[in-house]
Formats: sequence, C-alpha cells, structure tokens
Amino acid sequence: MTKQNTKRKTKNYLALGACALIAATALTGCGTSSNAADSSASTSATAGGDMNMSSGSDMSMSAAPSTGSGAAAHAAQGITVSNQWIKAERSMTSLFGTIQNTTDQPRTIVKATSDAAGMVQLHETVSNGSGGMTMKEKKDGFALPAHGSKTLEPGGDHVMLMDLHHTLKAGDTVKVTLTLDDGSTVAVTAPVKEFAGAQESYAPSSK
Ligand SMILES: [Cu+2]
Repeated sequence: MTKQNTKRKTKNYLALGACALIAATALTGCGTSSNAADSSASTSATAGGDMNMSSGSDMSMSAAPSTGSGAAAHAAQGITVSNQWIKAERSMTSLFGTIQNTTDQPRTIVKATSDAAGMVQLHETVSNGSGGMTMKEKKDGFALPAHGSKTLEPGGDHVMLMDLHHTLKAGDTVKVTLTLDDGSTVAVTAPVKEFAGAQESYAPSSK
C-alpha cells in the first residue's frame, strides 16, 4: 500500500495500539518520513531552544483522567523538565526533552495527557529485527532514577501525541501533563518546532 494510504489509516491503527506496525511499514509514526538522514540535526535542535522551564509554572492541564491513584492530582516536587519541544506535525507528533528527578525517590512517569491530542502514549523505539527501528508503547513507563534524569529524544523514548486536534505549527505551544507513579503531575509547556531531523530516526537505517 502506498505511503499516503497508510498514513490516512494511521489514526485507526494507532487507536488500536498498533503504532509499531505503522512505524515499521510506513514510517509515519512520528511524522512523515524523509529521506534525508542528517542525524546531527537531532542534537542541535534539542539544544536549540533553551527554555528553562515549565514545571509548576503552568498548571492548566486539561483533562487528566486519573490513573486510579489520585483523584486530586498535585504537582510533583523535584521533577523538572528542560529543553522540551514538539515537532511541528499534522496528525501526530512527539514530545522530547529532559526530565530531571532531583529527589531521593525513584519515580516513574506512568502516563501523559495533552489537550492538543486525543491520545497520548509513552513510546520507546526498538529494533524491528530487520535493521530498522520501530516504536511501541512502553507499558512500564519512563523510569526516573533518584537524582537522575531521563532524556526523551528522536530515535529514543518519547511522548507520542496522536489524534492531534489541529495542526501543530512552529511557534505554537503545547501543554503536556506527565503523571508520576505517585499520582502527582508535572505540567510541561513545550514549543513546537519545525524539525525534519526527527523523522529518520524512526526509519530503517539508510546511511
Ligand atoms: Cu511514537
């Protein structure tokens, strides 16, 4: 099937949790595919927007259906997110950045929500067994070691935003709420950036 056909169906597949299938077949997973394999782009772009930021300052998280543990979500203490950004995209995209845990307590990000997306999942990128990379939901969540950090980057773990309510363009700002295993939340406000380089990371190696 053609790439376009596949892309049109992506939403449905994703809704069924078959993101990995899509990524493997159409590479549309985290954006439209591109042939340019300029991997250096990823680091420079990540370092690009140095906004020091967000945790706590912006609490307008929308719907955060509780995971069961917390009816009244409270802001997490000691968990910060920096260099966060989201790739400009039409139907689905990813949040990248660095999450710092400055506490003595290991934590795990168990869920993410965003008012910009109908569905948000925690994804990891793994080998598809035939030389390429594919991504899938990370059911165990993202571990945040005590006094450690977790990096979300193209080609690696990321927060996947699907069923975008509208096209995300460079200059937009997207709010994402991360929920920790203790029920507390971290509000992230991420700028949207044009970034072609995030895409090949999901494509089979073409170098
Ligand atoms: Cu993904």
